[in-house]
Amino acid sequence: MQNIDGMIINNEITPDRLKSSVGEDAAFHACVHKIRSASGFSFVMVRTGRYIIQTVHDAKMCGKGLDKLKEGMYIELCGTVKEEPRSELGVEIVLKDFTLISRPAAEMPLHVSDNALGCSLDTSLAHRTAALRHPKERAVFRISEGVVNAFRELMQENAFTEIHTPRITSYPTEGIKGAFPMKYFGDDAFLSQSPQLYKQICIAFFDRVFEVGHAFCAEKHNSARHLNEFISLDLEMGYAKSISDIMSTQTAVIKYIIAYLNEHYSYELALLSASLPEVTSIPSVTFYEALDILKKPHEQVDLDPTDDVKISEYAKKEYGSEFLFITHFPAVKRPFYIADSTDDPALTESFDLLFRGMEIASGGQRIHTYAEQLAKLERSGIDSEELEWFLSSLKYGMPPHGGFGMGLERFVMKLLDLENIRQASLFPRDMHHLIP
Ligand code: AMO
Repeated sequence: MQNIDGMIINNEITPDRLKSSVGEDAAFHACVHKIRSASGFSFVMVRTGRYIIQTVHDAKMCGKGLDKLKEGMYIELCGTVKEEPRSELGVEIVLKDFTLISRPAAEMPLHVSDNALGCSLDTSLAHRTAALRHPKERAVFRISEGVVNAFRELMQENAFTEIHTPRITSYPTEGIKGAFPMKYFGDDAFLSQSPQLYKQICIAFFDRVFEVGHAFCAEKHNSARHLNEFISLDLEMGYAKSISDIMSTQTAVIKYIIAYLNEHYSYELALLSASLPEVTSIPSVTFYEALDILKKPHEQVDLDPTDDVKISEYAKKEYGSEFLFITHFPAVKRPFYIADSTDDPALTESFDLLFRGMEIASGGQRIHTYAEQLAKLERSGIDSEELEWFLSSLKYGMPPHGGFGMGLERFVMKLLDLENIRQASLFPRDMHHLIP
């Protein structure tokens, strides 16, 4: 019999921890990232879960010869921490000993220890298990982690309840065209395109909810900004009086995330030479104002990706902002759950948020009364029987509410000025990638 005591071993080596241990010995696990020989000694750069740490191997100080160390080996090392202003972290470790834990069985297919990976995106995706070892490649996903941490922290501080809604659903909420069909014990089902109707239902009993979850899109886009599986940061808030309340929350989310990344992820931001935008407020124009700025006819019912780029350039020049809200899109292009505008029922209480030329979020005020939703479904030619489970929530009563969904990969892609959304997806799913 054995009792398991529930202790987590955490020997994470951080720059602060090393700096406060100058003159002392440190022992930890790491991967040999790069070996560079100098005269009479060698630099052995080792990779921990987050950092690259400079160690120095000198035959006079270390019990084992350098010939026992190879790039890609996982080791346990021990050495004395020394101040070294020329190293990236301001400290280095003078190796005393190391023990081999695991050795690679094959040559690395990519140059993961070079300053940049230096291969095409296709090659990097084909060798994903190697590519992600590159410090800059993996740093992107630390930033994604930071975005999610910040979003979650802000939500929890503001009385939003975290929910987890089904990925297997009976209804293609955002339209049949973009839904992955599947069989569920003989019934027709779809992979969730968004938690939309579920997050709305939850407003009746939680007031405010948020979710960080996977969303699926079956459209055969094959573009630099679409994935077939992405992460959606969603929120829904009860008692929202208008889209201004929701856009204000969206602005607060953006500001909080940027401040959070600057505070907690400076190591990755520096590694990626990322310059985060400064945001105090976000300007907003209506859809028709946007068309006027773009000199496009009012018959147009949506903005295309080129319009998004041009109107973003305008916002940068005229308002000094890298973000721009576009509001009041025509009803023909917006989903059935979005409220029509009272001034002009051909328009909706909806918005998109553009960042550096791309839509990164979309949201709006919802229809919250049963009668109004039934009428809109009928106008849209949608069979209300299939949505009875959602409509029942409106029937039993709901406060006014609204919310938005923001694509994690698109936001990170733009934050870091990446060229392709796949660079911001750990294991991207697109028309050509189902593995790894
Ligand atoms: P929408 O469909 O506009 O809205 O999606 C919201 C945000 O999700 C991201 N996104 C994508 N990212 C990568 N690849 C895709 N194929 C993809 N599709 C969407 C984008 C987009 O702005 N239910 C509403 C949201 C709401 O009103 O709350 C919805 O799903 O960043």
